[in-house]
Amino acid sequence: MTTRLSAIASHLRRPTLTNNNNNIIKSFAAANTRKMASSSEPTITLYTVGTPNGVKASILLEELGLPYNVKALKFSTQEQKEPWFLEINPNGRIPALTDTFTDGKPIRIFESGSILQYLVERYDADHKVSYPRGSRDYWEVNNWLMWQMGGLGPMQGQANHFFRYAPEKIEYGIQRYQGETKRLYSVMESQLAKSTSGYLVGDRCTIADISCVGWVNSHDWAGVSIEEFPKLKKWLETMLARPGVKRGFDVPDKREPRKEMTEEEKEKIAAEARAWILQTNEHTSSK
Ligand SMILES: N[C@@H](CCC(=O)N[C@@H](CS)C(=O)NCC(=O)O)C(=O)O
Repeated sequence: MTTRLSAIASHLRRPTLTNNNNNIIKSFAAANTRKMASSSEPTITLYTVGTPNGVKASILLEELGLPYNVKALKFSTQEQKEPWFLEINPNGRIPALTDTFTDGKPIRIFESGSILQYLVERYDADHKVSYPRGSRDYWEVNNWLMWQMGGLGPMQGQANHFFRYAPEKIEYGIQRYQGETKRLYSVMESQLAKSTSGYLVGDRCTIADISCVGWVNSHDWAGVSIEEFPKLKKWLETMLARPGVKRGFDVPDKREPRKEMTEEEKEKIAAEARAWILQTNEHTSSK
């Protein structure tokens, strides 16, 4: 681990950390919280792409108003599988984060759920988007976070895969994962029906909500409608209206305003992703 950490440290010192344009970019939070950013340089670097898992981390960083650097990775060139990045996330996926730990040495955090837990434990002392450790609400947030990490994310991810990216249309796979996604939305709907705040747990937006918003927001990419879930629709509107959520969705690149796309336009986007996804499959099966 020492070797790994020193590799991360030397990577962090490299002057040419890059985004799509081969530059590290300062976050929106850093730009917007000039006082924080000017009083201390960010110690956090987020390695990301604007996907439902990637935006979990940027949304939380924005909600907490933390300064951070952003390194945008390029899936098209498999940058997420390069040795330097595998030192930060051995799983070769985004998001990942590095920080200076309390002992003054670099720390790496990978898996979006782990990133959310790390950031609130270290930086949310006021419990803006969390609850005190060990309280009932803390454990309820943990339940929903694990539910998202083990259920909603993987199931909707597979729905995307079979519905959009698979080189052949396999009806069973499409039905199975779209059905699971819908079932999971109905679980969220029931929970939200019991909520008086409109959020999943207690009286505030927490990392449980933050972990789900990118996924629910891209329901139509998975071919699943949320029309039959009124509470979920309202929750999504509430989440998308939060300034921190809006800014988080614009990392690493500002998003185009949503417009209706034709099936041809959707297929063009899917085809670009299909190319690198199939490359990833080949890379994995050749190991
Ligand atoms: N369980 C992981 C999943 C991460 C994940 O699948 N990330 C996708 C983007 S949403 C990725 O990096 N894909 C690139 C690849 O598969 O090589 C997490 O929550 O962090």
